[in-house]
Amino acid sequence: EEMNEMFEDSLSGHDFQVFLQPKVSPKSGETKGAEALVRWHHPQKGVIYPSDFIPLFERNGNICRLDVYVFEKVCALLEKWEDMGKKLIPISVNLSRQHFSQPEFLEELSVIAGRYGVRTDMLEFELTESIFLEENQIDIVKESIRQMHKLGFRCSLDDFGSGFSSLGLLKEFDVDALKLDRIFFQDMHSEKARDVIACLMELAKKLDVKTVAEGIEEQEQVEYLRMADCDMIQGYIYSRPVPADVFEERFLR
Ligand code: G
Ligand code: G
Ligand code: MN
Ligand code: NA
Repeated sequence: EEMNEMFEDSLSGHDFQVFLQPKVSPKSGETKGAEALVRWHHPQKGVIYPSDFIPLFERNGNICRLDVYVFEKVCALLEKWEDMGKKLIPISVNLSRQHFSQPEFLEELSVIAGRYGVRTDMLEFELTESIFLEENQIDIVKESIRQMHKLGFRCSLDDFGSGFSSLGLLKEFDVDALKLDRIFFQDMHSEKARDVIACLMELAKKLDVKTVAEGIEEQEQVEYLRMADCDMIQGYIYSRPVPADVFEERFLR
């Protein structure tokens, strides 16, 4: 409750900050995209991480306002990069499942993008598997993905493989990218683990879906993913999530 009370002041006081983590091609080493991850710099409590406040904010709708706030910050960044003459890369934001009970939220987001003059294909939504915990969400999410594409946004399936219905979801949803959960890459010495990864990469290719390997920390994993033709790697091996100005300096061309 205390955290929820602090929310208003923190939002207007800009205590929430957007960090970015690069998605890097293991083939070329180029940064092909980034994920926006929110950090809460509380004046008294210091940095608070999402796992400590997102579950709370999911219960009262604050999460939706926070997601919109992050989305707007991302639009402002893309506008700034364009003005600086930088090569634009798509940035993804995480969307809470709470949004899907308000069907007009995508219109609202496209209006915000328009205000910053940002092309919607530079914006991607990450939907986590747990969005589908409720049976009757499937049709709602399907329709939302259709609308995302109609508005020009991209969309990806986050934490793929961490849940229980992953493969079933693939035939239901028309996503642009699969973000493969780090559990797939934790034991890459095992032949079995490698076979699973190789098959997932082939499956994604067949479905014409880009692949992002998450939680990669070791060079050996990078080598294997390059061979397996994975499109992008996101992990500490390249960078932790960093403040936007640090990201610009290190990863923007
Ligand atoms: O970087 P990290 O430990 O902070 O992220 C933890 C989790 O919090 C991730 O699973 C991510 O999906 C979630 N998260 C981070 N930023 C946001 C955000 O802006 N909105 C939502 N809904 N989730 C976020
Ligand atoms: O939305 P999602 O759950 O995918 O958010 C990604 C989470 O993974 C964030 O909490 C981010 O900080 C974390 N993360 C990113 N790269 C790595 C990594 O290489 N190792 C580990 N352990 N965590 C990572
Ligand atoms: Mn994510
Ligand atoms: Na993830």
